[in-house]
Amino acid sequence: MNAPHPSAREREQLYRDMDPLNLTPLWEVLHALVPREPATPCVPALWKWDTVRPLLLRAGAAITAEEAVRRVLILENPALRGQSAITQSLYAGLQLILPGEVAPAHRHTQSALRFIVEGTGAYTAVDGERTSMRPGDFIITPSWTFHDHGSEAEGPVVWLDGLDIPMIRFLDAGFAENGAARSQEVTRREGTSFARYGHNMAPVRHDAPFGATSPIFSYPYERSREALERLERDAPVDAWDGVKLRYVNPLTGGSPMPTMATFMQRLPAGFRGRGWRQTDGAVYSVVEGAAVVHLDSPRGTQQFEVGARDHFVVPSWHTARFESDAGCVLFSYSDRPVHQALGIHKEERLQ
Ligand code: GTQ
Repeated sequence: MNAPHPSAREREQLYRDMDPLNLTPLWEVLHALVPREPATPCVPALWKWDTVRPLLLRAGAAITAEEAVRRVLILENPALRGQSAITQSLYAGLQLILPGEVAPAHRHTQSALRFIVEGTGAYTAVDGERTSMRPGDFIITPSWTFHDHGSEAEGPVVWLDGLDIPMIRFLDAGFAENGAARSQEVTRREGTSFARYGHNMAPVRHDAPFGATSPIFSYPYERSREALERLERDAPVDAWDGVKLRYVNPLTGGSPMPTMATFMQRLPAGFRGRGWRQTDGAVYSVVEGAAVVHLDSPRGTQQFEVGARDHFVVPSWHTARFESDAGCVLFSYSDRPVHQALGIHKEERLQ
């Protein structure tokens, strides 16, 4: 064996001497710090509804919503266990509320979205207005608004919570506060915000009530679904996405929340999509139908067979491709608005 190069020994000694001073040589880590292309530690993952639902119901027996504050099973990326993160920047969880329960009022700087997965008759209250939940509805909790959840339903109600928790943690910008009352006082009739902002119109004199966040609390599924069905029938279907629309803040045309973009898409029956990849990792909730998701990355190839109420994550810069025999509707969210604000969003569509 060759003796170590003299400079190697000198380097080792140099590293040992600088270490106590909290100094470290860039040249040992530069390639990883400035990668040729995104090399996320996140891995693709799938949560099948059939396996998650019984555990959620057991959580319902094990703890009340009141005691838990939020009774949620967090969807943790298998490569980020312990970090409460589904991607480096995003959080996902499935929240259960049972008839008569209340998840008490609080507020925080983290923005939240709710995507209703099962059950009808629960509500979320924001800024004095309650919004009822139905499967497929996309509901918003703007940053720093008091919100409580409750249920007057007959059975369990489950929704997907999407929050920017890891992003806010990374920025060390999180604040939170409990509300004075368990449930906030209702000061406006349900549907008032939607009447004001949800019809391609807006009050003549308005200030955006929630800053950069949409003034619409709920984007009902029946509307999104109808739009997608019409477009599938009447307009060209995209070879990569099928029919895909993004939800908008009607006051800006931008994303409903400053940190998260949300999408609904329909894969027509018989769809054989082409592959794409983008820098924003995305979380998916299957609304209806079934699909096969093909995923490629330098680590290998995977296939997920997904059906209604399954959840999965497509990490940054993984190539994905959708196929569906029966047709499929998918809701998804990602941190794309942040990429776009920074001018670093990148997408590739394979021919
Ligand atoms: O409903 O306010 O899944 O604060 C995680 C943190 C839900 C909520 C979560 C939260 C909430």
